[in-house]
Amino acid sequence: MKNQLQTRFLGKPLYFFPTIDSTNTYAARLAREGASEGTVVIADSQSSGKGRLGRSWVSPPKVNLYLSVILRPPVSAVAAPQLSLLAGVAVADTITQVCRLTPQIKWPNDVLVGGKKVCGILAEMQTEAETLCAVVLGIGVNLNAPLTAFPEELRDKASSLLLTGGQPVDRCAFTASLLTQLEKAYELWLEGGFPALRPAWERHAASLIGKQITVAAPEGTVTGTVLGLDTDGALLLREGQSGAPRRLLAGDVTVVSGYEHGVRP
Ligand code: BT5
Repeated sequence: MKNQLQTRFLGKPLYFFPTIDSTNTYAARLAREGASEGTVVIADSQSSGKGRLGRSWVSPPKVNLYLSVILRPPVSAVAAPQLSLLAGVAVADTITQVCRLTPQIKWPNDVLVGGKKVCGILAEMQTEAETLCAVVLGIGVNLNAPLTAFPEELRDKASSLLLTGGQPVDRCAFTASLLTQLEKAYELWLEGGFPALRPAWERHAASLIGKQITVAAPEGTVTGTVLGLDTDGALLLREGQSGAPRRLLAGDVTVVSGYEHGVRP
């Protein structure tokens, strides 16, 4: 895998574990000990893969990708959640290029193919006296998992690139390509902020724009029509027919009318 890397700094160094509790937990420890920006942790399987808000990430061996990257962007902590949007763009670009499938981004951090979740992203911040020290960006992509790898209750909402595209995915080639896309997106974001990435994000989220959605947000449940993203990555929703758009910074989205199922470009 290391000899396929074409990045300037991402994956240098790269730690690989046959099994680990969580790549994010390990990378967070490395970051606290001073690991440099670009450090990557990859595992073949995770015994306690983490989702957001204490949820778990199903992480069977030999089939998928579980990766965490340490970043140290010189920005304020409020901009850090934009990194999960950035990672979504990088994953969607990689799926498009490597697998020739059409992924859809579901705000803020899911990537779907054929209406099912194939990737989840977990960005965890480390701050000191309100200064952002590091962000651990965790990415899980279901590459070659068979349906039986998912517990019964996930089988109608989770899938893998093998199941949706019908072709096995080369794990090393996918990982190398993802790190290249991630580095590109990160450099673009460092130069131009979220507006530099917004067109790519909106292209991959096209099927969400104009849809009626419900968001379980920290401030309560909000229903409205998706207008797009604000310059800082906040979701813009129109509640009712008119009025100022509502800005949402976090939450879980349910699409009222569901996603389409077309998967090939
Ligand atoms: C996420 O959380 O989607 C973030 C997942 C991040 C996983 C990566 S793997 C590498 C790194 N190390 C870690 O420990 N974590 C990161 P959330 O939006 O909360 O979604 C979690 C929900 O997705 C679960 O409650 C399930 O419903 C569903 N889920 C769990 N495992 C899944 C899987 N493998 N594929 C699709 N959906 C899954």
